[in-house]
Amino acid sequence: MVVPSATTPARQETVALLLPPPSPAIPTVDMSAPRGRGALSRQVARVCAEQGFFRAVNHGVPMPAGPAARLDAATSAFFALPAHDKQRAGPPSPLGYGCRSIGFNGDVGELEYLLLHANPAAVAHRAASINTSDPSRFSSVVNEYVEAVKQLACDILDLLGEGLGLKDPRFFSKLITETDSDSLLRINHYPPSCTIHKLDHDDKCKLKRIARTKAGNGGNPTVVGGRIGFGEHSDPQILSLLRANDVDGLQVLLPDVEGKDGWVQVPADSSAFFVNVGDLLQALTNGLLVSVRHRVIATACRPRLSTIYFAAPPLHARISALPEMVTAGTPRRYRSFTWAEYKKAMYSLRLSHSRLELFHVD
Ligand code: GA4
Repeated sequence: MVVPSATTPARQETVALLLPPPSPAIPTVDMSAPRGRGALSRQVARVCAEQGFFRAVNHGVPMPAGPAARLDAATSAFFALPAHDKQRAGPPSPLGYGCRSIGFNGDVGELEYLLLHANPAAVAHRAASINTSDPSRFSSVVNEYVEAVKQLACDILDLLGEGLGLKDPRFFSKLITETDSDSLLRINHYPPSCTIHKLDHDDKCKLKRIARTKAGNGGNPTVVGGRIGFGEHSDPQILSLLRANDVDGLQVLLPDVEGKDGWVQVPADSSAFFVNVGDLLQALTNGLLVSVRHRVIATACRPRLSTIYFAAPPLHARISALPEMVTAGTPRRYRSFTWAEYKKAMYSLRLSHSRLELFHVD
């Protein structure tokens, strides 16, 4: 087998076969509300019910300058440190620096990451082991970013509350702004993946079959050559806001035009936020909004850097479907639980587990 250079036609062909086609199906929401707030809130509610995922543009978080750029500079500097320096911030138990291993049950991915609590006191505590040269600067860069992204998460949740016609439209955003909210910040660094071999005829046929196959069976491209950066899962929290550099990798499982689910490649857009509904929002809306399954497949020859804010309620928050979401035709789907109970379940399971099913009313 010959290892082709990054730009040879053989490699480009390989990558094209590994990836599902980019799709116009990724909904885009212009947060500047060009058609007014009412139309925007209805659009946000509709995409969260139909896809559970959208690209937010004109979102008001300044880029390329501002908190996002400062955080990217600080985290890139951290990931450039020698391994033993980074390991001082680990192991992730569950927070801290991690490399390849995800969670406690044997999941692995081609990445390294920092997982931080989003609350300022916890950031300051962790920063002491993250960046010895200037921990207080590191904390203030993280806190400033969290404040900006939390504001955006609240705006989106308020739009959702309005679009769904909730009695208290601010119900969702209040959960994540409580002082003891359990929100997290994750920074993922995926190394370049340039070791894909030149394919022989049999490999090509195999890859074509895999690319045609839908999720749930042979849709996992690691079978031949591709690498799982972060395996298939849904996010457990309320809402996640992801921002990444211009390197592709994210894929989401969306219903296609025929109503079947299929993996869709999300084209990178470093100026946007990618927003996804988490399990708790699905439970609070009695299944009206859908917690989207997603994954990262590493195929690029440049490192991918992504930052995800997971907006969560306090540990003691009780999660049960809002009364206006339960009707005669739509009975209660999930039993009531606290976020602490849900977290306990999630840490006992593998990444790909559909953990909300455990709380399903039979
Ligand atoms: C998936 C979403 C977030 O990245 C995360 C992950 C968490 C972890 O890395 O510790 C989990 C995973 C995530 C769900 C199942 C458990 C817990 C790894 C894992 C196998 C930080 C989160 O909140 O849940």
